[in-house]
Amino acid sequence: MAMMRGLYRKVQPLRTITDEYCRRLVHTTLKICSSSPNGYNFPTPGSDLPYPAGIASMMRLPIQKTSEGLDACFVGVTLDSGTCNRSGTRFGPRQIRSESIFAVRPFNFSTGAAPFESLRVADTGDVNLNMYNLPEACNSIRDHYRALVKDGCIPLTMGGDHTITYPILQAIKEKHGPVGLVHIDAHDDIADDMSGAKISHGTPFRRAAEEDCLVGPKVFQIGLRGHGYAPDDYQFGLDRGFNIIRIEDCWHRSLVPLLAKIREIMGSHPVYISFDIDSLDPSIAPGTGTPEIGGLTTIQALEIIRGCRGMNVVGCDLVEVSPPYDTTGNTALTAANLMFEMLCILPNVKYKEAFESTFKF
Ligand SMILES: [Mn+2]
Repeated sequence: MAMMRGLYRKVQPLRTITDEYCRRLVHTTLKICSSSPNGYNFPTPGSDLPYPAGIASMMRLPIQKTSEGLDACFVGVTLDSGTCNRSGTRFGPRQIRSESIFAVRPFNFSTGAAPFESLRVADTGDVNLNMYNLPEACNSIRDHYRALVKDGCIPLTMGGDHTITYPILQAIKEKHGPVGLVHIDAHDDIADDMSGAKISHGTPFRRAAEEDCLVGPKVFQIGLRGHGYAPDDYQFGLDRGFNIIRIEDCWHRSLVPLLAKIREIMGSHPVYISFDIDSLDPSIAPGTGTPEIGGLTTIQALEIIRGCRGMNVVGCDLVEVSPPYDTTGNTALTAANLMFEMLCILPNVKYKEAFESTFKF
């Protein structure tokens, strides 16, 4: 508790709007759009600017248009035209940014990660795309990511429905070659088509595999469940060596051992992480398009992402947050927290001493 109090020691009561305060507000608002002298960017603390104030950039980080000079960047893809059921993920990036303002402090108490002292990170805004034309939107996404990753910047993407991972993986492949994949999802997303459409949120990993964006035996699909169309729904992946971890094999278990095995198999190979929020149980994350009961807990989600530390992660996404179905904001809040955890496990993030219980039992 003493440490927790320390966190808030700088927070002062809100003052009335005086001239002095207005000057301070303008100063700190501008600070959101600039970087620190040592080249690193930090989330603007609540002691400098009230949490609900300012531009709602991801994690209250500076905003810049390109990935120039960045080690990692947040980027939004406001697409839901690929969705088969509930839509609304076009609002995902905006809502995740909004919830991230309070979800994120610079230091990860639990793991000791200090990502903002290790990597230069900013919010690079959203991809400009045509929501009325899915293939054209995918081309725009691919081109946008080509530019983002060309100098080695690691994109952390806020979706958007799962369609977007296909064009992102196309750009990732051009930069890094075929990658390993940690895919956390209720669904395998390897359908050949949906109502004849080859591009949709049910097909991204089939298209990506067909174009050799993935190394089959280094693909891990965690949390698959629910009903399907036929017993051989998974066959395409199995034929390419995909590793499938059904939700039933995750129930009541820590996933730390699973991730240790995955790390071993990934080695130093480039890895992409794709986290569909519907992998979580709908009681935790109801704000999504195709919820399935019996899902992962947030504890298991943390074990999975933290277990990716040490992998050569070259990109991450968190998709399928649908704010119209997220009446409490908790789905987007969970997404923002998980994106912070993704940032914390990227290569070259420094780790300090983690917070530990002082009373053991
Ligand atoms: Mn999915």
